[in-house]
Order: sequence, then structure tokens, then C-alpha cells
Amino acid sequence: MAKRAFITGVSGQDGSYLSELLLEKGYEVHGMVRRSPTDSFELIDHLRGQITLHQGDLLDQSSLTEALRESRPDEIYNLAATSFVGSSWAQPALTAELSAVGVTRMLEAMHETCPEARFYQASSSEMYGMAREVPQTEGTPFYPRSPYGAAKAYGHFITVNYRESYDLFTTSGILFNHESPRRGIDFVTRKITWHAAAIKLGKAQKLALGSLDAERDWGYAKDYVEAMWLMLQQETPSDYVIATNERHSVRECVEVAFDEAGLGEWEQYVELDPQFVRPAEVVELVGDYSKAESELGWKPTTSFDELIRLMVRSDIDLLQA
Ligand code: G4F
Repeated sequence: MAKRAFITGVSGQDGSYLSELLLEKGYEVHGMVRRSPTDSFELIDHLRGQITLHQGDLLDQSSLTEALRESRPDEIYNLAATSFVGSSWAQPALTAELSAVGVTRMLEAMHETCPEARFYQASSSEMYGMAREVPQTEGTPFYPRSPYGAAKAYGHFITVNYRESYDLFTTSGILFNHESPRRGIDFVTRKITWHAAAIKLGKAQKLALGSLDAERDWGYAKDYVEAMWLMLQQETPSDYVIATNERHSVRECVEVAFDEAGLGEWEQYVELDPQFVRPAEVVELVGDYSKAESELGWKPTTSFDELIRLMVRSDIDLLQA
């Protein structure tokens, strides 16, 4: 019999890639969406008919319990959250409701309806914030620098706590930044690749950015959803850092993107705009994925350069279509 998976945040970047991966593996895929399941969801519309959508909300306990009762999953992937760090200062309490307490609601729903299921929590490198050591491992203490990071740290610890309190199979994937052509346009990599493509095609003139010196460990989202699945296939649940162990700056991202678009000197197109500078930045985020490599057999397959170039090509195709 086919295994059943339940994905919150199914209509986002990671949810759409994970759905494709699980369908390829023969899973019956169920997803949770906040709007009506009959609405259009850009990133998963090509999977219509292959996945079952349930309406539910991380703010609403009974909708989660009901969705899990209906789908009876073997595996639960909790990917839903507010994912934009920048807006978490404007909506700190909502961020906590969704990304912190929302995790407890999902765990409670699982505990009540399907305690034998396996649970994946989407934790984040933002929990390291003002990093206590470089590179970061599963043992590095957290020091979040945004309401988003603080909420994710709660979500991480409550996942560990339900594992230890109730002996549930719960895991937490500490994922560093992961990007793709499906990334939202507000995130810096996609903002850059989209603008490089648009400037190339004469559809935009300028690109406004915050700090060019900010650095991140950027990987390819398609590689990272494979790691999520692997975590739930292990004999015992544990937590894993998923990263590339390489750091690149926003400036380097601009250089590669504008080079791929054949635009020459990028300085003439880029302007600095203080509205994109954050009240507090994270520093020296870079992940040591050696535990994932040795226990899951996972490692990233796509370099930073390849990733940014494939995103630019995809945006050129998109804008030309
Ligand atoms: O692309 P970003 O907005 O991603 P951020 O904040 O690192 O968060 C992403 O990765 C986290 C780790 O996996 C996730 F938890 C989170 O959900 C999200 O997926 O910003 C990256 C860097 C920051 O330092 C930001 O200050 O780029 C800098 N930046 C510079 N100019 C900009 C801009 N970021 C955005 N979004 N827009 C700018 O114009």
C-alpha cells in the first residue's frame, strides 16, 4: 500500500518540490492550504489531480486535527510558516502564532490522531542569528536576531520536547537558505535574478537592494527537500543541519546574476535603499552538514554559481513567455 504524506505549506517553494519528490516515490500526497482547496495555487497547479488538498490553518487547532484525521498520514512535513524574516519585525506576534505555537498545534494534532506518524519540522539557520561558532552544527547554541528566528527556535525545541516527552518520531531540519526559480520575488536571490532578467529584456531599469555585504549559505531547494524525506526514513529520529558549508555575499550574487544575463558592469543598475536594511542582521551563517552526510548520505549537488545562473535563465524564459 502506498505511504501517505501530509504537507503543511504545500503551495510554497519547498512544498511543491517535496510533493513532486514524494509522488515520484509513489506516495499518496495530502497538502494543507489556508484558502479554499479549489483556488488556484501557482506552484502546485501542475500537480492538480495528483495531490489531495485540505483546508486548514496553523492558527486553528480543530482544522489541523480534522485534516490529519481525514488524511491518516504516515509522514507529516510541517513547512508552513511566515517565511519572510524582514516582515517579522512588523508582525512579531503573528510570526510567533504561526511559526512557534503553530508547531505545538501540529504536534498536538499528531499526538491525538496519528501518534505513530513521523514528523518533520522546518527549522531554520535564523535560529543561530548572532552565531556563537562558525560553522554551525546541530550542537551550536541559538542566538536569534529576529522575531522570526526566535519563533523558529521555539518550534525547534517543542519538536525535540515532544520526541522526548511522548516518544514520538519527530525530527527538526535546520535548513540554511535554499533557493530556486520558485523562490518568492521578495527574497534576495530571486529579487536579483528576476531583475537581472528584466533589465536584460528592457522591462526594468534598476535594482534596489539593502546590504550588499550580507552573507549567507545558499543551496538549491530541490536538494534540500530530499534531505527532509531522508530524515523521516531513519531508524531513530534526530536533528540535522542542511547546508552547503560555503558562504557568499549579496554582492557576489549580483555579480554572477548580471554576468549570466550578459549585462556587464552591474554597478550601473544597482542602487542601495535603506528600506531593505534590517534592524538587526545575522552574521557568519554557514552550516556544517557532516552529520547529514554521514547519517543520511546527503550532500548538496548544486553550487552557488550554478544555482544563481539557472535562476537567471529561468527568469529570462519566464519574462519572455
Ligand atoms: O533572501 P533573504 O530575505 O533571506 P533570509 O532573511 O536569510 O531568510 C531566508 O532564509 C532563512 C534560512 O533558511 C529562512 F529561515 C527564511 O524563511 C528565509 O527563507 O535575505 C538574505 C540576506 C539578508 O541578509 C538581507 O538583509 O539578503 C540581505 N538583503 C540585502 N538586500 C536583502 C536585500 N534581502 C531582501 N529580502 N531584499 C533586499 O533587497
